Amino acid sequence: SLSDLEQAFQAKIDAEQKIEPKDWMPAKYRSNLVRQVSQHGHSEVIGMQPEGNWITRAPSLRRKAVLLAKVQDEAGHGLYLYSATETLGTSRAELIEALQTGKAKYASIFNYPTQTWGDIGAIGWLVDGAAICNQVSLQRTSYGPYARSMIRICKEESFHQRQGYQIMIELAKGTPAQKAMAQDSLNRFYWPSLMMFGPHDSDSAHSAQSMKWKIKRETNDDLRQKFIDQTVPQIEYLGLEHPDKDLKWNEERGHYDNGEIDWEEFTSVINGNGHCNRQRISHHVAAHEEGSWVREAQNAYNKKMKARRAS
Ligand code: FAQ
Repeated sequence: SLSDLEQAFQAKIDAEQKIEPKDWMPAKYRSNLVRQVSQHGHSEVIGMQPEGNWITRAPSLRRKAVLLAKVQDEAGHGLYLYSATETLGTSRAELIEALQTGKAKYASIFNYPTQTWGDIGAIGWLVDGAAICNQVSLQRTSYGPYARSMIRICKEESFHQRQGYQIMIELAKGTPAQKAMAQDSLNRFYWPSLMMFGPHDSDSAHSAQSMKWKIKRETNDDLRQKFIDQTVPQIEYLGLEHPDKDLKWNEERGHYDNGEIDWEEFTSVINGNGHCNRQRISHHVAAHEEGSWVREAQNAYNKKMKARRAS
């Protein structure tokens, strides 16, 4: 019966065994995974835009080559994650449609504009840094294809994080104008980076079930705390001011207490009203349409080869 199947499924999860594409799974496990993994993939793909904005203006040939490689890596991450989602029975066309019609979300951070070169440093350092914090825990997620994609993605993200921090070091140790640029980028990207971890656990719609199924291995607040704690010495090393004026070491907890996040801003951005939401989606739609001839040519070729094999 269904409940026997569900019990056996939960027992497998409790025993830390991976769920694979052809295994039986509850319909809600499948749909929750499709939701999370596809939104994760969309974040990687839309995340190419804010950094892509600076490829032509990178300050040296070396920086241009590095940034180009990093943005290309994000496309690859999107590809692994879309492939993992496809193993759950959702087609690529359905995924793209959900993104473009606003049915599926992507990380709110990518709706903020990249105004200066310092923002490229801040994104690598803070945004990739926050992404790693979350993804390290997801290497142990219960769905096999998702877990395996996270292993490779984390390796690449650590390179991204270092290239961003290195940009920040150069700016922070540079001229007063460069240092001011680094501080401004830190100020603008710090709070949105904290929002990447999602709402407080008490307001998180999916956390309880996702933790039980081990789709998620650590809660939004626990991961955010880890990120807050690890970022403090990094800001100190740069000699920059911490953007959170309420930040205080809590001896008893062994963690930093932090100021409250602007949750109104978070809600507004995920509901489509950030600075760049419309621009990000319209750019995606345009690129997708421009690439339609490639998909048509590929389909025509596949059809021809299939007919040839059949005859
Ligand atoms: N932005 O119930 P919860 C990267 C939504 S890394 C937008 O707590 P959940 C690398 C959430 O989807 C960034 N929406 O949800 C890179 C849900 O809405 P729904 C991507 C958010 O899933 C670096 C609702 O709020 N990483 O791209 C956000 O349990 C640099 C309720 O929230 C991942 O996606 C947000 N920040 O926890 C690329 C990691 N937070 O679906 C380029 C995998 C929450 O019901 C350059 N994902 N929402 O309509 C996760 O770990 C989880 O999905 C969370 C959210 C933690 C993001």
